[in-house]
Amino acid sequence: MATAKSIDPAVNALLEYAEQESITTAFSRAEAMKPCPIGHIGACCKHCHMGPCRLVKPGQTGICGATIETVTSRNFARMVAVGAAAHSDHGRDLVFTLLAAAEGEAPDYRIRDERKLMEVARFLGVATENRGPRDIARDVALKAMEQFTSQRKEATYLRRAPKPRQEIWRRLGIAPRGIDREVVDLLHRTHIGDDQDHEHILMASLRCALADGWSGSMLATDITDILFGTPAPLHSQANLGILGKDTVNIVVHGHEPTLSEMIVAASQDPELIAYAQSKGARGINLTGICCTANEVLMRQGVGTAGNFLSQELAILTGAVEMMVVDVQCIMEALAPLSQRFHTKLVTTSPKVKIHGALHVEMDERRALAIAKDLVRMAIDNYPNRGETRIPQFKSDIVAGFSHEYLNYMMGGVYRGSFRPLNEAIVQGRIRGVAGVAGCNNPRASAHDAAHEYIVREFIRNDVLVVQTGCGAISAAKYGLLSPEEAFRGAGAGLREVCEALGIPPVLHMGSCVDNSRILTALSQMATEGGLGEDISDIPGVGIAPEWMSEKAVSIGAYLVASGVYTLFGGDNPVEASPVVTEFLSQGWEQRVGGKLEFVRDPEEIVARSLAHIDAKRAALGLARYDPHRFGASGDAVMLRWLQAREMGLPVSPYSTAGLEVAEALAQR
Ligand code: MSK
Repeated sequence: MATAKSIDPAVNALLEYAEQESITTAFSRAEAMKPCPIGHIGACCKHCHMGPCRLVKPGQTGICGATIETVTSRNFARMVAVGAAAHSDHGRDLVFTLLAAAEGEAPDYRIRDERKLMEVARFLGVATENRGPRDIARDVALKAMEQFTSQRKEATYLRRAPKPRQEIWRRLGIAPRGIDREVVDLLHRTHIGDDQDHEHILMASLRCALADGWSGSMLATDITDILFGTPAPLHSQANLGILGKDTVNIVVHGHEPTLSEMIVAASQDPELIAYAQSKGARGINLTGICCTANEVLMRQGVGTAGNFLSQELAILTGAVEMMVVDVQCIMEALAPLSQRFHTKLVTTSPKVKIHGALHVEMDERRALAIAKDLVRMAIDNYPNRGETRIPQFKSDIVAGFSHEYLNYMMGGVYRGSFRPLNEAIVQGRIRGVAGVAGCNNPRASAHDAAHEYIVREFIRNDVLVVQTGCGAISAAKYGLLSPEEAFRGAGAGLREVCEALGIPPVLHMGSCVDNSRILTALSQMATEGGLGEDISDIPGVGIAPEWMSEKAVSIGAYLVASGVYTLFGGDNPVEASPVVTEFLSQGWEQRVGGKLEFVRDPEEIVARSLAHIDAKRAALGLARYDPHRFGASGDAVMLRWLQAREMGLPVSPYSTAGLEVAEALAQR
């Protein structure tokens, strides 16, 4: 039954409706079609037309003689290459926008964060003295383009990594050069008759993945911040309940902030709001899905309607006038589905058209005008709305923790650093750190269940969690990005630190490409002192509980290459080869200090993660983690606060850390 398919009641309610109406969704399609058992474990080679060759018997090879090790590692490598290409090409488009803005060809865009522009300019070796921001931005864009095309020169962004890490990459020959070169190189070597040594293929995969994490994604994040602002925490809401029953609802979906930022501006235009009201709506309500949602959430406070598996469900509410999509993670099923309702599905990227959707191509020279046209079109569609079914579930959230903000938060403008965090880990108040990211997968036991369980277990065990992508949206929906709710479940030591710093124990750090922010934060932690010298010394893990995309595989590989123990939930895409499975784990660990494991059971993921964190603590000579050592004073305040809240008193854990609550309780 639909009720078991998700832990999100909003999702379940709409799945029940879909079932009643015989409307298919990714959930029902996944149930109706089991994955190909040969391809699912990496045993199918379709890289030439003698096949596909299915290697299902022990010792069997492809027609060309390719072994199961070669076939599985080639398949894995191709996933990395596509994932790296997708992230990095997103970065390239942002560079084009920055260049167009600098050259006056994109009048609706401007430099919103000059400080970051200066920082990135200095990093890329662009002169800044006596020059205006547009001049500098132009050169920054040109330098950023070189990161794609460089044939021999090492990627500049590698210098953001700790020095010992850079040395490992150079020694192993996996320090990436230009992004385009690494993607092409990896694709080339997976052609029939090329690289036929699984270790060689998999080490090249790490180099390509590094070109993603430490170059393409990193520059995408930097350029986005320059153009649209570096995120700082803000309040918003999450889940399908944010759709308005009497507003024109527009959902932006995909990954790119370029047009969606303009739609934010258009949706706030008084003329368009008046136009919406003239059609009988109360106003215009903009929301997001997937990582476009994350982009506009953390800079503009736009509410997020859901993660990857909620995209069809938003349309099923009957309350979405328009869904505007750009690139990546957009289901083709949206087109026929939108035709059953009144929703207009609009593709906007020159790279993505969907048969059956309206295509309005993004052109940065007239971006705001295009955005206004789209909003007007959505308003015109409002009178066509029929019956609606908006599940009344939503959560308050705090999102937008850039690494710059974390720095600032832990020391102010002049003394910003990661020292307080490092010290909290050294003392054992914080046991370790975990990056929990990645997609949803309808093959998971229940949508969001692994995400939620793992995050709750981490914070209960005093592990500070940072999140991006659909994982962050999952946490948002279950209240984990709200300081109040998360404090209920956090361990005492972690809670004390979060109270002192005024942060939730789960930090929203952005979209998929913003995993680069996690790399930068890890690098700063490693160089701050107290936690070794390299990322691999830090008591930390990376988790993708419900991964499904090729981008997730690239992220996993660059985390490993950066020295992080990385665990993916769900099934192992190279399961057909125990040799390759072992190489991704022990083989990579021996070489780069990080390893990749696929573990189906979320409890096992948590157990392995905590064991790893404790082992890293021991290797650093840190105090053994003791959950009872800290938090007595904080607990007393927190317990009073919880009690007051249950009594219905309007109190916050920050403002009432003592007297107010005690007094209120005494009066009762
Ligand atoms: S959108 S890649 S489903 S995280 Fe970034 Fe979500 Fe995964 Fe797409």
